[in-house]
Amino acid sequence: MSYFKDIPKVTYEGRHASNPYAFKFYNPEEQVGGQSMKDILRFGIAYWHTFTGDGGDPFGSGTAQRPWDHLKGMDLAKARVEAAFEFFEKIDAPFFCFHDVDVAPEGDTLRESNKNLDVIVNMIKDYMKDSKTKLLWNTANMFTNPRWTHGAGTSSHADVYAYAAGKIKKGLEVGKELGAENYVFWGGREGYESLLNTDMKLEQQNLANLYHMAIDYAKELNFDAQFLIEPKPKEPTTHQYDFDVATATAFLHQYDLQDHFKFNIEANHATLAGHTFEHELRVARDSGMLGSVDANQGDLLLGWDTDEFPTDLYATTLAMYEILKNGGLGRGGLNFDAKVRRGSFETEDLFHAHIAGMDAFAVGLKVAQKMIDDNFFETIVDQRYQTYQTEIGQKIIAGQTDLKELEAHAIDLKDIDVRSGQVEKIKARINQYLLNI
Ligand code: XLS
Ligand code: CA
Ligand code: CA
Repeated sequence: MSYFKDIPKVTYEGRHASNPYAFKFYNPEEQVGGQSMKDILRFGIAYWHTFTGDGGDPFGSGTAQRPWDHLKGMDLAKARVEAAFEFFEKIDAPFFCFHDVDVAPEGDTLRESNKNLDVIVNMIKDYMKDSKTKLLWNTANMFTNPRWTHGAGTSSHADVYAYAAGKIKKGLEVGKELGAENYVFWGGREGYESLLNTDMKLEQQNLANLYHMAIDYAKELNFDAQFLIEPKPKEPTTHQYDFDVATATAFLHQYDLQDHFKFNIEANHATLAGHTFEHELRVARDSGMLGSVDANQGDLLLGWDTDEFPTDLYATTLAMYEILKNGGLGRGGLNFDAKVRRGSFETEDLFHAHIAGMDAFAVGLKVAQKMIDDNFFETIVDQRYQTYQTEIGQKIIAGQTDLKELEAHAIDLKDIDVRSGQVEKIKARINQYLLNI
């Protein structure tokens, strides 16, 4: 049975191709900076948006028309696996990602849910034997079911906490079974609505304890996946504990978790936090904790997490600059945590959306590599900070001076030669790079 029978395998046809089912810029084997595009970009398909999501929103039910719509329960779950592996093959995806409930329906108890999950995981494992597509990461959904109303690892109820621990335990076992490269902890409902009924300190301590238990159990399993925290400032709770990379870094250090985690950075979460995507990538990179990326984009005219496919070349370029300067993403990748718009309800839209996203990151990669080859940003920054090469500047950088010495240096200074930051000139040059690719 084919779910996408009218859609051909997508290949690279070049920038002027008119075939909508062709990559215009993503050329998997093309070498950029000494590595193939496919090895740098490590694209992942988000199971939940592409195979489980139905286009529903808070104002209306789903609009998506999918070839598996007539099925229910485990039959539906199995059909989605078949469709997923056909999709991976046609779009040439090296990786995929999922939450437990994306792939298998929940039962009335954790025992029943695990049983369903085992059936589907076995099926996925079989498919993976004949497929090039690997598991970038899996995770446990601890936000959809009503039991998570007050959080999971930060729940006010100890039984819910135990349930969450059980889900993570199973998630790690599944990750091990399928050879996942990473395991993601997105805070879901780990935060709070109102301080009036919340013991914030207890909740965060409990969450940290849960993470320590996960580290211990992964060791016991001999599961060496990279653990990733995915920050998000709000939605669903008003105050998410993993607000942004800086906040989550402080949390990890406070509870002695910093050596066990890196970050999975989502573009739309960055903008919700009032940051740019590249800001969050930079903060993580600067502390050696840039692990993986949820590649999407938000709508800056709306205030919520719209999870759009990334098409903004400026953003993908600056993101790829951070990733290349990081020396790549290691075991991480670029997971399209993105959904087709509610109005894009036909099955073929799934292909158009991924092609658009993959091409946008391929352009970003090529432009960023060119800028790095030219030392573009490095030259700008070196010049801007050149006074730190002077004797006093070097002392400041090395932390080898004091207020008295600095006062003596400054006390008779008159016309300090502060220069323009020239940000408009820089942007005009970036536009030239983009148009010359
Ligand atoms: C939701 C998050 C979620 C994580 C995985 O906003 O992006 O999908 O990536 O739980
Ligand atoms: Ca995400
Ligand atoms: Ca999101």
